[in-house]
Amino acid sequence: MPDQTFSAMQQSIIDGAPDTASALAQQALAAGIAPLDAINLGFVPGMHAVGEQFGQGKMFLPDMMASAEAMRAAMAVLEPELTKQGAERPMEGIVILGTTKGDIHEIGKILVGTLLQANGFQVHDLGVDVSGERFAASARELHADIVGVSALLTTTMRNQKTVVEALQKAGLRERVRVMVGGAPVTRRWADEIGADGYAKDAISAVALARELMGRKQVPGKGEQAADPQAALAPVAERT
Ligand code: HCB
Repeated sequence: MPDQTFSAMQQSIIDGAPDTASALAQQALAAGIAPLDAINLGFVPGMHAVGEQFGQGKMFLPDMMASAEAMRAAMAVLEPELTKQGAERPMEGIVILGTTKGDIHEIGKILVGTLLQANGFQVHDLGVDVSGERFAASARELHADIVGVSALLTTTMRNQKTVVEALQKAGLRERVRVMVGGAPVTRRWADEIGADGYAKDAISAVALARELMGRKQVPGKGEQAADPQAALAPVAERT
């Protein structure tokens, strides 16, 4: 039965049907499906299918916008459930998130923020089209431990480097860790621009954020690979 539910969720995103997506998200919660499973196994594969079809010229910009709207409708139902879990945990660290200058893709970033919050991080989302200077000013003002920079376009990826440079210029690079992500981003790119880490999805972003906090507090400790499973374990199991 969950398989059919997940396929229906995927289809609601492909169809760009916010009402259906929202109803399916509500049904999933009522049926005891974990919100994270609904997101990762149901709705996100729908976004990936949309991206593929757009790439092949089978879908167009208005279709993608409708799909994004459906994704937002599903997240509006599921996000509060995930956030509730975060409120019950000790604060893990302060994270600033944003999508780079020139880029308006936000769904992946929102997902990263939701999972970080659900895992005890205090998250400040600066939104989309964020300049390096704004990342740096907010990092100073909000005493950020980590800055998470998203980019979905090959043309805006390079602005992740601008964020690293702006933090350096502001004299914050020593105390603020930078993690990057987004569909075209790779670990190699993260190394190349001097970021502290790369996460391929929201679950890995939580693991990476924990690892980066560890590196901040105990220099040298955080060199081991991030463990996505450990990232979602309750606090008591992690210590
Ligand atoms: Co957009 N778009 N788009 N788009 N879009 C992509 C990204 C293409 C790959 C589609 C394609 O060609 N196949 C393509 C980019 C090609 C390229 O540069 N290589 C593309 C294009 C070309 C464009 C426009 C230029 C189209 C046009 O106008 N001709 C335009 C650009 C506008 C701009 O930004 N200036 C555009 C516009 C749009 C919208 C507005 C219609 C819509 C965005 C709506 C919104 O976000 N509110 C949109 C969408 C939805 C997509 C696709 C279909 C889905 C993106 C998405 O939400 N994925 C995407 C195709 C694709 O990526 N498969 C397509 C789902 C999320 C969950 O994945 O990778 O974003 P994610 O995030 C993951 C992961 O990367 C990681 O965790 C997340 C959660 O698991 N992560 C981080 C992300 N950020 C992180 C930060 C961290 O610190 C750590 C981890």
